[in-house]
Amino acid sequence: MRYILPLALAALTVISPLSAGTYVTTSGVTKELLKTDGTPHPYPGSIGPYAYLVGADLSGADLSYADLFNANLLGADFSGADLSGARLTNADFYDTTLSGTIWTNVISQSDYDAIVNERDAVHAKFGSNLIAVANGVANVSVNIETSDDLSIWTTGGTASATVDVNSDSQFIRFSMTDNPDSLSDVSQLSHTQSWSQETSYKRVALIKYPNSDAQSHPVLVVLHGANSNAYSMMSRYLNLDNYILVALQGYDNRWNIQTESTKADDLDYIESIINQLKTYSDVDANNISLLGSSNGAAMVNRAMIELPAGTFKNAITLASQLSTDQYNNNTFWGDDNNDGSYDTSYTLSQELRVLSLHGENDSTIPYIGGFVNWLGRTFIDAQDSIFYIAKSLGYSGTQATGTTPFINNNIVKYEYFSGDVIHYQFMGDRADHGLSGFRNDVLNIIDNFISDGI
Ligand SMILES: [Ca+2]
Repeated sequence: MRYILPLALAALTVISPLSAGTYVTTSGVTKELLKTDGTPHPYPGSIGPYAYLVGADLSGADLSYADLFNANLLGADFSGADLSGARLTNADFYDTTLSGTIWTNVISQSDYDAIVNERDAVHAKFGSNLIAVANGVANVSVNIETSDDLSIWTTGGTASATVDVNSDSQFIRFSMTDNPDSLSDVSQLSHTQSWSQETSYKRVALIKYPNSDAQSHPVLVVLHGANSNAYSMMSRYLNLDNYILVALQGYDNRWNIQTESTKADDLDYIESIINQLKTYSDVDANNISLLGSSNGAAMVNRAMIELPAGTFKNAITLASQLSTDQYNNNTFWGDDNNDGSYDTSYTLSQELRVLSLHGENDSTIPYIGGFVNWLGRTFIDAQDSIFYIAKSLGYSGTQATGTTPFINNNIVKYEYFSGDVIHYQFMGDRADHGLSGFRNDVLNIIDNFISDGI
């Protein structure tokens, strides 16, 4: 009996080839959709640029070199899929399942580890040399060569030194370093924490260095939403390639806001990573932005209120205004002991710039605020929330009215302080907190907001 079903499936495959799924590769070839083991994949649709794959089950699919330009992958399952060489520009990964995914062209943990290991191995092999000397003087000449593959070397220059050697010494050595103050050789930073759920737990920060020749670079630190992760969040901001992108990872894929399952001290983690970043010479320590989406936005609001003044310059939230726990009685409140109770009062840093973006049809965090049952907390109306922030930063006028500065008049702007505090309301779309149809607008707004503050 057990052979009948596979045989029947095999027959179906042969008789009805048109029902099989296909995908288009980056070179424009249409291929049959197979699993990574070479057998047919059950997904029946066509996959290519602009494909609508919301919720699609593509687990185990061989999508190597697939062209997924601008594809909508919301909530799709790619567990175990092979996306090596795939073109993912503008693809929307929100809520996408990526566990066990095979990647070669985007940032993954194994990519980072490979780079770090290679760098350390090269340093161990070539980073220093030892020579013997005689007669109390060493005339050292060093040929400096360059290579991009460790096999072909080209002379880049020479350096010479005459060194007086103590008569008791028979050896000298030298070590070679690059610019130790540059972040360009660092692929990740970390901060180790212990708390009720973990001991000596390494909180990692992923880093993407910018494609820019500038002497120092602005930093955009991003916090993912609940159930998402640092890799997925990083992928959404790769087009902002003038920034040092830093993606932080929440414990249990979320951030410690009251009822969430993680009890980690995320503010300590965020502050530590930002302070580490500021020690590098090519980091613009005066232009650090902290951006979060949804649960990550709630953590940005906490950081904005609770971290020391000057830790970062720009607070950017996508889909979460303040809760009534965080702002009431004209006062900001924080949870300095992370017990879920917001009972310590704070004053906002007067240097802060704040950008909030929110879809008016957000079905998760309601734009007009109110009690959210599954989170057990009450949100302030999004427009009131930014008004209270502006007032606390010294604004004394009336609440801003909306303007539509873009060709797309579904984006309404509420501005204070000539643009240092801004709220954008996005009309219409419901998915992705009401922001899914505005992907490029959101990136441009973020980039312009940060640039306008310099
Ligand atoms: Ca508390």
